[in-house]
Amino acid sequence: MTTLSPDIQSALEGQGIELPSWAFGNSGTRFRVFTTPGTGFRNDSLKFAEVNAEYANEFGTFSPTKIFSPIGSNVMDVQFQVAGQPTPAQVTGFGAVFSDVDVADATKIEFFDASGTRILVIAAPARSDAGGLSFVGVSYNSGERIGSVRIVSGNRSPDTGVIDGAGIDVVVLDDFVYGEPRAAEFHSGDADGDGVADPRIFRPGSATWYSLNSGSGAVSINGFGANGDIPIDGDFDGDSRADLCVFRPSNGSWWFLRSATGTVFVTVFGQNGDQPVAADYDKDGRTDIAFWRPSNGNYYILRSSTDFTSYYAFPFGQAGDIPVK
Ligand SMILES: [Ca+2]
Ligand SMILES: [Ca+2]
Ligand SMILES: [Ca+2]
Ligand SMILES: [Ca+2]
Repeated sequence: MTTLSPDIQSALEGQGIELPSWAFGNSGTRFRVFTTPGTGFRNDSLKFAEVNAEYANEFGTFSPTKIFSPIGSNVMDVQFQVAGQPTPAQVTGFGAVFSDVDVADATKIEFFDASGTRILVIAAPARSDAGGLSFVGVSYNSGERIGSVRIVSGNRSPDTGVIDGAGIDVVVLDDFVYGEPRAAEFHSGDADGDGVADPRIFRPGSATWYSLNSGSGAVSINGFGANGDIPIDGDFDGDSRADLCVFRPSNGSWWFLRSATGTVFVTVFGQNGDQPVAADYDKDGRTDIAFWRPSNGNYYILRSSTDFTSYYAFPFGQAGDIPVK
């Protein structure tokens, strides 16, 4: 996630505005897509004084090179993409720093899920001193994800005839913070959630997984499973990252480590000799537990959409065939 500049951080702290710890994560720059019903955006280095000389006195207490605002509208929408790629993404947290919030409840951030349903609205507190900043942000920690946000800045956008005051509230944005965008959908073999498959190895002798993550280029190493297990690709918990998963032929058990929570799921489904064919057959965005049985040419699918509590089966293929997986 992005990092607030030190001057903004100290300005906020000087006003007693408490910021969440996630607002100061690493400095990885992630690509955002901005849209506005207005005419465009202005990233201003002169405190918007060329738009209206009056503004030079309004937004004067912090790093002026970072001031940002939609023009022709006080509304902007933010959608997320995987860094450097056009892959649609989601985040678990997002926040913004506003400058010169005078009117309570006018400035706000609306949060939407992936389907476009509004899940939360937070209004920015009015500034507490003359050059005050206000911060609004949310960070989810139970798997919820933010598909987009709408930022409403004050009740008027900066313009030549617009004077801040007497109920007219011009507000500009100083900075954003957000969690690392992850692909909105699972892509096969993608362990780090950037939408690109990662080379992965399962070493049976030590039951160790090695993943060469496409996002960072780093290798992650994890122990999961046992010698004799078959490693399985899939996103069983639906967070767009591959989970560590094995099928254990000796007792027909399936084990996966949910990448979202680090908790283990285990169930028995199948028997020795069955061929695992895990994929998303019920199209709920999560991988289903599934196998093909060579002895009778049947597919057996344990639906993720029922939290792996119901299955169906159907014949397809015959003895001697090789299921594609
Ligand atoms: Ca204002
Ligand atoms: Ca990847
Ligand atoms: Ca996952
Ligand atoms: Ca599924």
